[in-house]
Amino acid sequence: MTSYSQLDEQSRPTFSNLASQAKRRLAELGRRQPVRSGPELSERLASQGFSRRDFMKWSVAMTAALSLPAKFAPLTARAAEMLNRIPVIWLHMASCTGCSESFIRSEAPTLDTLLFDHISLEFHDTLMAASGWQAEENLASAQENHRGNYLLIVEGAIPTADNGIHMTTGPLAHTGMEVCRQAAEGAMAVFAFGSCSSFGGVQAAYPNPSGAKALSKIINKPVINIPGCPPSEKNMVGSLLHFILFGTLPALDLYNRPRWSYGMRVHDLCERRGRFDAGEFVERFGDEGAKLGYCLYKVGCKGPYTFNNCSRQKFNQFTSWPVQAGHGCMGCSEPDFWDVMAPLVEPRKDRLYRTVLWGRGADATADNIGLGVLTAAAVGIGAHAVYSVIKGNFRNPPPPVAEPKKKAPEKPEEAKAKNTDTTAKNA
Ligand code: FSX
Ligand code: SF4
Ligand code: F3S
Repeated sequence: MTSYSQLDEQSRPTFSNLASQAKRRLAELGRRQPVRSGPELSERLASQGFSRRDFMKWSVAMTAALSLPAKFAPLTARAAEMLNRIPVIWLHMASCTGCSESFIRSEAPTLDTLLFDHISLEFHDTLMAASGWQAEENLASAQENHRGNYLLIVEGAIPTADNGIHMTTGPLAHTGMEVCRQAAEGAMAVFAFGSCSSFGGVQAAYPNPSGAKALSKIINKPVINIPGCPPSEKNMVGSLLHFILFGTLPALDLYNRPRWSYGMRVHDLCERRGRFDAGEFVERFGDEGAKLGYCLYKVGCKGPYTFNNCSRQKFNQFTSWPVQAGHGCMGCSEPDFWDVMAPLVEPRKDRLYRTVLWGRGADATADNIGLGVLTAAAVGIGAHAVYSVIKGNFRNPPPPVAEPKKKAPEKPEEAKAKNTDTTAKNA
């Protein structure tokens, strides 16, 4: 198995190196036996009425979502077939189960649903038939049998107050903290699915009586965060496929979110963005602007502060997403969104929020446009700020935004001296 290391910007391989790397990994995985006996993916697809062509179309879309060139589509398809070669342990901490629900979406079988069936899911508290002692044994033997080779997925936040007793599980009443730490120890890679395990979520909202924390705060391994409340199934499936393909951490942002899915703001690709730029806003839910599909910024949309691909990938087989349905984005993939994005139906106006842009760009741009005073030049500056940070140097963040200081008017003598200096330098 390729070592589990992060690709850094300097040593980023070319696409053709990446393709060779992926081919080698897939060939190696192909030589392994499936973790459990069961139909191969092609048989599952056929039994549900999906053709090979449907599968390839899905692979092309997923490859594009992963920001890979189209020539990777056959490799993405092969990676999906290999999902039954790597065991997965999925733990459930304090949450509403929306993350699992988003993944399985029981209404109609889709390709993503079938992939979920195809994964070698060795343990999943909510979905498995076993309970009590049997479940406890299943978890212990999965960890033992696949030590160092399994993927750990955790959904839900982890209560830590009073030694974690606010969440216990199984007949021996292990705390969530204990279960997560033990499972993380033998894991090949660790994923936090959902905003609760990524950042604490609703459990960690003020006053957070159970001391709920993100997974990354209680274990000592890198965690790939896939936030969203719930996260989209494409971001979850895509993250697993990325790992199958390359065996490395993907390029991550400041909050350990994969940049292929969380690299742009909801606002950047929103279908109502033209309305925003034109200053056409819904003033109240149900007004004429709402009927005309105007921008939802003034009724609380937090799309300008939120990094996620909802406006591009949508939910439920590309059917819809919050803004399309007429409600603003609530910022559900940002840290502490229950506290910092509230009230959810009011604009943030001049309350700066430290986004991944350290309060620059997103805040300044959106709120000024919301107040109708931004010029086209400032839009350019905001966009530049977004892209330079996305491309940019997370290790040297710019300092926090400070209130602009009023400059004392220059005395006539000082101004004169300065002009003289400049002239001397230019001479
Ligand atoms: Fe949290 Fe997931 Fe929100 Fe719910 O399990 S991210 S409360 S959708 O379901 O953890
Ligand atoms: Fe879309 Fe919200 Fe941005 Fe308006 S503020 S363009 S509704 S993301
Ligand atoms: Fe969440 Fe906003 Fe997407 S509320 S689902 S990040 S549109």
